[in-house]
Amino acid sequence: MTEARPRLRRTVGDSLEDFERDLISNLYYQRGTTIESASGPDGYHTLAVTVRDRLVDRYARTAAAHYAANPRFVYYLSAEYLLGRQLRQNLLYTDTERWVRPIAEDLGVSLEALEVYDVEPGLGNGGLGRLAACLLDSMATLDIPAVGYGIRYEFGIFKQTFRDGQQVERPDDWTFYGNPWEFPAPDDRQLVGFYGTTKADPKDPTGLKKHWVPGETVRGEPSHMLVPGYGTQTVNIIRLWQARASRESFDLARFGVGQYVEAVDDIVKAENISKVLYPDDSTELGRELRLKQQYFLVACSLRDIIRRYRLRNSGWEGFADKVVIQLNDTHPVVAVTELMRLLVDEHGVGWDEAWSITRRTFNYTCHTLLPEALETWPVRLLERLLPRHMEIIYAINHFFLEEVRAAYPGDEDVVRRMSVIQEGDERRVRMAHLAVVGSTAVNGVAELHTKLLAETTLHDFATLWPERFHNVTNGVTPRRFLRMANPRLSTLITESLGDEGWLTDLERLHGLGTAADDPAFRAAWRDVKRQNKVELAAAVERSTGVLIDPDALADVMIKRFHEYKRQQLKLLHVITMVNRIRADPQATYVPRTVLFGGKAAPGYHAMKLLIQLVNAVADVVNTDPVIARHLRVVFPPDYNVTKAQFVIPAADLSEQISLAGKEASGTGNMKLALNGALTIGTLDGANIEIRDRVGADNFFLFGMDAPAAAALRRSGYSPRSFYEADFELRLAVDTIASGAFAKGDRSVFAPVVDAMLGRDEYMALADYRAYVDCQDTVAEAWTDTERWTRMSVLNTARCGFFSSDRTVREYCAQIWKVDPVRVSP
Ligand code: CR6
Repeated sequence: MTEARPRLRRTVGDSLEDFERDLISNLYYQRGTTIESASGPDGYHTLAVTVRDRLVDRYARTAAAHYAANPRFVYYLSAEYLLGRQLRQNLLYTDTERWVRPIAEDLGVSLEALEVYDVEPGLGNGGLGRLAACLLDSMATLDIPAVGYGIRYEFGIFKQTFRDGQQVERPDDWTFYGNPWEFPAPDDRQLVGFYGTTKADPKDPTGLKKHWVPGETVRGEPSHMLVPGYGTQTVNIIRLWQARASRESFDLARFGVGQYVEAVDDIVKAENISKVLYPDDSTELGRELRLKQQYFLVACSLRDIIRRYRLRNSGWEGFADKVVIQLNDTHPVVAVTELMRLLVDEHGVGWDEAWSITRRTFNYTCHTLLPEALETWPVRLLERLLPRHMEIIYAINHFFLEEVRAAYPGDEDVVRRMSVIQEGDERRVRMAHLAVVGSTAVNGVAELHTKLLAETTLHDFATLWPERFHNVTNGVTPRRFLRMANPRLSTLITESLGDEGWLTDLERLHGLGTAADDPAFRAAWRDVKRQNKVELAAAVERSTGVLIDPDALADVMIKRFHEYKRQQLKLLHVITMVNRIRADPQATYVPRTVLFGGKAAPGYHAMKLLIQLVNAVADVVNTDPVIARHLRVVFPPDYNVTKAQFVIPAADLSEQISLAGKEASGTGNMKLALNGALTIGTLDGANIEIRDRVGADNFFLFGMDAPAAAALRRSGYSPRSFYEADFELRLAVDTIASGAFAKGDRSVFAPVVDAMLGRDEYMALADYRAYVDCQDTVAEAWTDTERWTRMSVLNTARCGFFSSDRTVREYCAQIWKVDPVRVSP
């Protein structure tokens, strides 16, 4: 008998010496270079890999614990993720920053210098993608067995630059220098079909089982990134799929006869599927490639989920007990039909059983109220691209409408409204309807949003199936958006509360409530804010050339450019301030810096013009010596997660001024309030819940609420009447119209004026007076420094509810019904 050899498993040491040894070894053997000749990227990559190794260890143990426990898993399907930079996060989560600092110092480099190579993966547009990243962070932190699935776009969200004040989009080649955080897993690749034909199964009497022969196949190759939990051993993964041509695609015959371009035709076509993120936020986009992306994500992920299920389980009866799939908005909703197809056509499960499994597996989160954001796909496109799925949709709809007819005999109107198929000149598939029909739970992302969904957008469904509807108010991870973004404030909080427990139990911030009354604490709080503003000022000067005063009120509006979010209203306020200063230069004004950040979708011309106007106003303001004494306007380009982490800790005032009833939730509002910014906002989305918690005295409320806005619209809204009735408003609009921001050229911004006076779709003019008056209250409040600081502290103290840990706990309890699995050290 041979003696058992100890199993080889490399474990990383946990001392400074171990870390340093690994670092040097990785530089030498992994990167193939020496300390003497290492470049900046060499240093960054080596550090990243050395930190990553500490997580690999935990990941291996997590996988083993999950295998042993065979738990119910959450699979989060999302077309978008905005993960943010990884280095700082992973230093924090492995507690290795304390070693890296002295080692780096020894070597004569700074962490900050290496961090510039830490490129954030911009695989999302805005709030929805960042929410997905926050939820993954919290799931890992709460030891929830989970996998995130997404697309590894070769080009993420475009880089925004300004030329003559206009937005110019540049490609985001985020993997150019390689991505040290991901692991390719080619063994888990999947084949995905498109187009082709379907054939009946002669042995199937029901006619519901078919055979699909795709006309084109593409390979999906996965890689994964590690998603560590904070203060725990769990490391989950996010698996991202990249499209590759299947092996047969290279046309050797054509290549042989010199048709080089044609020879790679199919390769190009296939690889285009994951080429680029659609840079569109909240609008439906009817493009074949986008639908292909969606199906590609779904087909790869479902097969991977089934592969994982079968590692420990067999049969289908137990599938929904082990698998819960969360659909992040409508983008992955074709999964409902794909799971039906896999079960019925490929695994021979009967239709009814397959439907019961499918419905128990899926849940759907809706993130909008805007009708233009609810995806619909032309039936003809689906018939061509996914012929079998279209048949399955018809069958699902057939059985569903039988149920509707049984519930409402004789009411064909309700049948037409609820049908998954929208009739008309061009018949379309309503993806949100398909999602609700195919799910156990449907949720909105803030209380008002859920209420309005049930009353309007999904009213018929909420009436038929009230038990399916839930609210789960969004949240944000306090690790990234407080601890990492705002280390100074975090230190102060920890000193005040005694320990760092608040990082995983954010309601403990309530303990700061009493400190708000302590003048010494308030002074320390102000000092932190000021230091953050000094740092921001330096960064803003570097990126825009404009000097800002760290003692001025930092008034920030950071979010995607969208009419409903009403950057135009903020601009009217800025112009009003300009006009007041011009009219009375000697008066005293509260000094302000207005900071804008955000991108507009490349095809969204109205918002691109508004960006140009913001930059033009900024130019006029910052170069006029009289105005610039009181006011500065800055717009650092390319707002992203990294920049958010710089701006948020320095903000005094958070602009959340969407037309009530339009912003589903917002999450920037939470991040800003958590960092002690006061909100000026409407009763919209999660603003309402923020105000409820921080207290009406600590929140600047203005404007119409959702019923008032709806009533005004019904009564025939006329922006012109508001324009005519308000002198300052008229002056502000006329200032734009006069060409004052276009060197006298009246035509440049005429469309902005026309939009305001013509339709003013989001009723900015109706809220203008309330908004400007409220801003005067803000300025007044700012002059009482002690009171302002107290309000600021109370905002932080009372925002513990908005931790994404709480959000995930609610998903677990109400929707997912999953239990944590602890991973032992
Ligand atoms: N644009 C909502 O508009 C919400 C996020 C996350 C949005 C926003 O209010 O906070 O989702 N919706 O739930 C969509 O993207 C469809 C967003 O980010």
